[in-house]
Amino acid sequence: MRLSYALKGKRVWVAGHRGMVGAALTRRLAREDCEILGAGRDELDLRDQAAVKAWTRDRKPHAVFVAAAKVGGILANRDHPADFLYDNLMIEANVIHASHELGVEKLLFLGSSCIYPKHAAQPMRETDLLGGPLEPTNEPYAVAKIAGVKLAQAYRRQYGDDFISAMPTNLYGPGDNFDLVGSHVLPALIRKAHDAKLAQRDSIEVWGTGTPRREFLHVDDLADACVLLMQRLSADEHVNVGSGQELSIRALSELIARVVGFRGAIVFDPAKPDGAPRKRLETSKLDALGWSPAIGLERGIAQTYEWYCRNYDLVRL
Ligand code: GFB
Repeated sequence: MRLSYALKGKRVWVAGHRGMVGAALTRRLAREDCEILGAGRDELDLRDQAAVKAWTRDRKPHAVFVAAAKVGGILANRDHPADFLYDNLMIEANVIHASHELGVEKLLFLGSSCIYPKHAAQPMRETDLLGGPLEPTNEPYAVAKIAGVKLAQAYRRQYGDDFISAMPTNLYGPGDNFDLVGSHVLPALIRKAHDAKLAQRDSIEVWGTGTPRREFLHVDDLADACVLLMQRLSADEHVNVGSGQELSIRALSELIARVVGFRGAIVFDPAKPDGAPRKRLETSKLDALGWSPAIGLERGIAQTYEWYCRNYDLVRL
């Protein structure tokens, strides 16, 4: 395999290393013979420009993964638009700018598939960015992520920095947020089905109509793709990271119920928002690098459910 950037022997900063994505990157990078740097929220507030500058100058990373972000599901996004916009703008601006000032050799910024227009043709290509209005429930988050992509691109164009971006589809896996209000659909449904099974309830409630479709990628597959992009991609345009594993929310609910062993009814609440009708990613750019995901959805859900059961006390806080 031809590497354009070798991680061996490098100091690699995973910004957001305690989050679901950052932790997966840390696990994956452990195989790369590099030194992994991370700072917890208590040590470094990434929204603080001076603190980020000082920390980067002190630690001198050669490479940076920008995996830190304020994230959440459809209701968290709808109800906290200021936090999703401000926190994400500050985090990405501070980390990208400090990396530029320090002369970081390579940086990968992580976005999200919600950057694409609500009614983009499916599957969505990288060139669909800014082709139409965004999905209103996550517009502030999407605007911040679009700014991050453009910021990485601008430093590349103006200064020649080797900064690239990856756009993952909906993610799940160990370390996810299982909060019933703030989380994404997959962990929320694992928890709802598990709790209902234990309490012998006869139904669970699923938000919306069940008709929206979502594509899901296991976070360990994302981490693997990100390391490959870091090593092999040097390009102006961002790259989609999808799985091709797309299903309706109704089908997802049924699959989760089966994996968890919940046999009651699935009841939809159409008063809750559906969000984007579909957001499947077109991945020919990534396919051309010879990458494909290794973890099928059913196996990934079973593994995440196992993780949830093992960490039950921790995730139910
Ligand atoms: O995962 P989710 O919150 O995010 O919701 P989005 C996906 C779909 O699942 C929506 C439905 O149609 C929800 O209405 N759903 C059903 C549920 N039951 C539940 C539940 O109990 N909890 C949740 N959360 N959803 C987010 C964006 O959009 O996707 C973020 O808001 C980010 O900004 C993320 O981009 C990847 O896929 O709709």
